Order: sequence, then structure tokens, then C-alpha cells
Amino acid sequence: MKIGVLGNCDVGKTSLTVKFTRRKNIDGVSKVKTTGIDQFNTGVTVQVSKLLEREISAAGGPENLPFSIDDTMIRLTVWDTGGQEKYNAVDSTYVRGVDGMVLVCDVTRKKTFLTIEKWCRQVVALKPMPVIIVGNKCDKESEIEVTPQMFEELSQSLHRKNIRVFLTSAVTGYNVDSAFKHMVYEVLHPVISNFRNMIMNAASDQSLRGTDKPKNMDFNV
Ligand SMILES: Nc1nc2c(ncn2[C@@H]2O[C@H](COP(=O)(O)OP(=O)(O)O)[C@@H](O)[C@H]2O)c(=O)[nH]1
Ligand SMILES: [Mg+2]
Repeated sequence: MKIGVLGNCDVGKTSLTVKFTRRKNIDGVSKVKTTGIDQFNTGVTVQVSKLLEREISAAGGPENLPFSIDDTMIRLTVWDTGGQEKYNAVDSTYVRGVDGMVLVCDVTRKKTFLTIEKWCRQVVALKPMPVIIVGNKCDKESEIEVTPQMFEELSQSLHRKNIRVFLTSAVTGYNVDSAFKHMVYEVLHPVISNFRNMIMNAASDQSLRGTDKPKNMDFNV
């Protein structure tokens, strides 16, 4: 799974990505200007079977399922872009290569907020995908130019029911994990639903047919 991080220069894309993925102090790293696309391998793996623990146990445990999901993991890669703002359009190759997009603006600079509206439309036109909006630097309370109401209006004007807004701080870490985790779960949602249905079908098949178990199946997620 690949997650894209897009927004104007200096909004905190690199800082947020580093905070989430490496949990290192952001000082120093953020001083390096990003050019092109930096790919962060997060090392974050999502165990689908863990997310489905309740359903699996309701079905009588993993040994009762006709397939195995405990080995299925999804690797999360966060891409960090730089320099996109120089061009009027997003890089279509980059957009097509990701499964979800985190659009970041700096709440202390209104200009950066206005850009993400334009980019949001371009992104979903190129490839329909889950998108979230992140208003970063919310620790700089006295300098805030973008209000929660403005985010609310933007979210509604985009006519995408599920678009969520997170106010974050890469400095304090506030809401950083929640934002990325929400992004991951939105991308995973169809996969999880599929597994959930299969588990439920398997459970009802078994209650009808006793001990009859179909052969194992492999899944590529
Ligand atoms: N106060 C504050 N500063 C931040 C925050 N996130 C990033 N910065 C600072 O903003 C500058 C730009 O950050 P950077 O991650 O390089 O932005 P990028 O160009 O979008 O990747 C750096 O000086 C960071 O230390 C934040 O949440 N709060
Ligand atoms: Mg950067």
C-alpha cells in the first residue's frame, strides 16, 4: 500500500512523515529540502487478521476457517513529495502510483490551504481514492489563519462525503498517528470488508455442513 503526502513547500510534509514513520526528532531532517519524491519505507505493517480478531473468534477461531489470513500483511509506504507547487498540476505518475492521498496545508498560511482544494480535485479526477486533509502546525496557536470552519466548508464543497480533516502538529506529535492511521484504514476498508464477508460465509457454511472444509486459499492484498 502506498500513501502519498502532498502540499505546498514548508507545510510540514517531511516532518509529519518522519514523525509517523520513524518517530525521530524532526529537527535536522526537516531542514533538508525535499526535491522530487522521497520514499519513506515505514516498516509499518498492518496485520489484517488482527483487525478481524472479533470476527475470527466469532467464527470459532482461525482453525475453523477454510483459509488462512494470519500471514497476510500489508506494507505501508509513505511517499513524500517536494517541489510540486512549482507546477500548476500534480504529477500524474505519482498520483496514479498511490492508494490514498494525505493533502497537507499549514494552518498559519492561508495560501497553502487554498492550494489543497485545487489539488484535491485534480487528484481524485486522476484516480478515485481515499483522501484526507491535514492542517499542520496547529501548535502555533497565535498565528492560525485557517479556522476549523474553513476546513469544514472545504470538506463540504468537495462533495466527498468521507473526506476527513485532521489538525496536527509534527512538533508535538498531536493527531499525527490518528491522521495516518485513518488514511490506512480507509484504504484497507474494502479489503477488510471482503475478508469479513468471507469469514462470515465460512462460518455459516460450516454450521450447515459440519466439518466439511474447503482447501486453503492464498490472498494477495
Ligand atoms: N511549529 C511547527 N513547525 C513545524 C511543524 N511541522 C513542520 N514544521 C517546521 O516547518 C518547516 C518545514 O517543514 P518540512 O517538513 O520540511 O516541510 P515540507 O517542505 O512540507 O516537507 C521546518 O522548519 C519544520 O521544522 C509543526 O507542526 N509545527
Ligand atoms: Mg519536504
